[in-house]
Amino acid sequence: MSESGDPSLDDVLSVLEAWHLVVVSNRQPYRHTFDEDDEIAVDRPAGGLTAGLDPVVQKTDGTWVAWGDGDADRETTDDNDAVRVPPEDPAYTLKRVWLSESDVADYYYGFSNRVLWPLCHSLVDRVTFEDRHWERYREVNQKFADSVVETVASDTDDSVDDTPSDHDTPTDYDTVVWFQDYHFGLAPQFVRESIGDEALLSQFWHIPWPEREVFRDCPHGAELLRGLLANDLLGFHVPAYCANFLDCVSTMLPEAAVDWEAWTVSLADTDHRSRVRAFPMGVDTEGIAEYAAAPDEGFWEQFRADYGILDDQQVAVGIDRLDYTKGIPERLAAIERLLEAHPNWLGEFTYVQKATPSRTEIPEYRELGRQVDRAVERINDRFGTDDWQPIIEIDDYLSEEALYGLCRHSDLAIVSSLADGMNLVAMEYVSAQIDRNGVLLLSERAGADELLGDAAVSIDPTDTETFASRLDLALSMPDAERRRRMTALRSTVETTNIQSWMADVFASTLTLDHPPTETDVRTR
Ligand code: GDG
Repeated sequence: MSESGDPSLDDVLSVLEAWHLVVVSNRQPYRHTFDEDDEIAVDRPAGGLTAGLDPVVQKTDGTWVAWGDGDADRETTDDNDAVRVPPEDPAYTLKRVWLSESDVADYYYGFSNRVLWPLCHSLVDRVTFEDRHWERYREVNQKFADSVVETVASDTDDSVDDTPSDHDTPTDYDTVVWFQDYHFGLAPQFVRESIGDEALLSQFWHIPWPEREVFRDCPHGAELLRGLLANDLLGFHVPAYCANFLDCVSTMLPEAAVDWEAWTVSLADTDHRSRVRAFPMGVDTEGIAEYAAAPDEGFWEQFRADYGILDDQQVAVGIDRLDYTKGIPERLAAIERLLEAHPNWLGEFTYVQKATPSRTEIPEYRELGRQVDRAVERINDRFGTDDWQPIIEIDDYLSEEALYGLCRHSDLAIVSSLADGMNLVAMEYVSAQIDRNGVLLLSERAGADELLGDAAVSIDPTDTETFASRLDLALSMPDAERRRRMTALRSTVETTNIQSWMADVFASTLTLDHPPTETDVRTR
């Protein structure tokens, strides 16, 4: 048990070892590619959920089902599309699902990222629906479901031939399937239709669930709700998303009965019951602190010199995938307003925007990149001098050491999402702040606000005037106040980290009648 009395990841792993864990995600943990010499190379998980889950699947000798998107992936898999990983010390099976270019265009860039992504972030003007995208989303969900079913079937055969499972659980299940995210709105139902109660199904939805006034416009929304309700457990980051989901179910599915006390849904004519729960995700706080401490003494001086950041200037940082939900133009507008309204900051402050290009196949994302470039250029032209540029844009992918070194040394971090399931960057910044002298400006619209909002400086990303004055407040904040707030933030991220998050999800998945927590009920 952990100090709080909640099960630790080790406690949960010792129970999970008796199960066959099947993780399903769009992105794979190991990707094989051909390098320049035509030799096969392997990309490994770097940070986030994949890196956090990899040791768990290794420990349980589980199976990970994912899209095989590497050009050498087929070379390395067997007749069952499987390869044992990690390559140097195989501990689990990676089972690859093959997608054609048009599968990816329609299921991934189409329905997932042009309908579900904007809709769940309540940015309805950005939704672009096409029938063929939906059809392909169904087909690809069926492909993933087939792959899971094959895995469960082979597992059942194995457990008949080998040792029967002897775990002490309230069910007869042997397999637990954990689906990740909005790419799999239908797969749980397809799996359930094939294997009935042979496996426990669980899913984590990493993005927000919108209010019913937004979701009711979702094409095929009722089918998605039914697809997700095939899970025994459906997890979201914060209670508000759970409540929105239950509200959609109760108003859009006549056959569903929502129990608002227990946060469960029962469907007429079945004895299946789904639980809906909030599990705020965290990051690998310890690992990030180690990366932040790793660079040599001269790292920060070198970084400043490389980007022309003057000595004694305060540095603010923003780290985002280049995505319209992250509020980057709104942030730049607030910085412009700051420099206009508080000219004392001219030459005294530099903003570093680390923007990683993302989903560039989608026109809106390319347009966002151009819009950000234009705004940076305009602001630099307007306020920059011969030896100072107010904004520096970095679009290269940074190593963990460089990224968390940057977080450690930056005086503030700005997270200004218009909507965000959680936002891990906010937690990563806090984890890297080992000297505890930075300030976090955090959008009140990010899920992370629920955990970090009290000790961060809160902002509404669309209220440019107040956003600019909060920037001024943060830059002027006395050291003692910075330290007090950062100490409180660090205590939160240390308690709610990636390991405790996985422990909570697995403990809840395996304990069928786990009630909603007091926090869940209070926040409703
Ligand atoms: C979705 C939800 C939810 C970025 N540039 C570099 C780099 N990154 C890493 C960050 C961070 C990750 O990318 C971005 O994570 P976020 O949580 O901010 O956002 P999404 O990608 O939109 O994630 C979100 C999350 O799922 C988990 O549930 O929190 O709300 O939208 O980890 O550090 N990492 C490195 N170099 C870079 O240049 N190494």
